[in-house]
Amino acid sequence: MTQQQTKQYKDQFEKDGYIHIKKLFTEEEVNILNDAYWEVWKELMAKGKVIQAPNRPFDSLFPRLRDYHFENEAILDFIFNQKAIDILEGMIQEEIIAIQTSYYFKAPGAKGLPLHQDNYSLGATPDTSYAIWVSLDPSGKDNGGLVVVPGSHTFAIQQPDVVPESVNVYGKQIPVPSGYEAQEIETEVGDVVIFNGNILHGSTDNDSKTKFRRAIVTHYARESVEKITLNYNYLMDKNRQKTRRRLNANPRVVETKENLFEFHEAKYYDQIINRD
Ligand SMILES: O=C(O)CCC(=O)C(=O)O
Repeated sequence: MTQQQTKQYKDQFEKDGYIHIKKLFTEEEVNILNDAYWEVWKELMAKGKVIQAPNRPFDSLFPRLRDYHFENEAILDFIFNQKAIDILEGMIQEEIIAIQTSYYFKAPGAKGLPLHQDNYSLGATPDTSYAIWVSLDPSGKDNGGLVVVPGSHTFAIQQPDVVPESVNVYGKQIPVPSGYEAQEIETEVGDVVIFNGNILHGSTDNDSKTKFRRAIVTHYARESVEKITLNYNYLMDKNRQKTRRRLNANPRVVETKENLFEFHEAKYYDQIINRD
């Protein structure tokens, strides 16, 4: 990557809080990753660990798969692929560590995530977290594409509003701030969206009849991060060594209710899959 390109990315990232890089990963790299997760899913199914929800008989068969990178070389190769990491590190001028991975099948019928800020639950401090989201299927408004609010990364971490479940199945959301606009992002296979942990973002419902919307998102922090709220057991450095940071017991926003984006609580994406 040239210095000029790094500067372009950095300027845009600082202005908007995210950048969209088209076709950074090849179809072959994406296929290898999808095959790896397909094997993980088949094994979970074979062991009876994926539970069908009676009110969501189809999409509940495809829960978000969390933190399978630890056990899988193909996933590790993908999340530490220098093509994407170089861009992130160039923009923040520091090496990163990985906090967590989430693989979404987002089957037809799956609900989107309401606007949220990742560092609300991750609590990476000082500074914030960073996400590298990779499109593993074409995605857009109709099948659960990503939504961002450009410029909202400059806001502090906010407490989401509690809303009736008729408004939003999660019962919580952060409204689009006045003067800002939510923007739907259309992606192709291999596209990458890198975003700041304070930016308001989410995704649309998958209203298509047949289209899955697979994506992998890895959350990272600066190597110099001191504390993290969640999943500190799974932190990993670029040498693929487990690493530790102090537990952030006092994130900026102190939760009074269940945290909707926390692993065991997120009703619509996650199931509690007991690991062997
Ligand atoms: O891919 C999605 O549907 C949303 C991902 C997201 O917002 C997240 O993992 O923080």
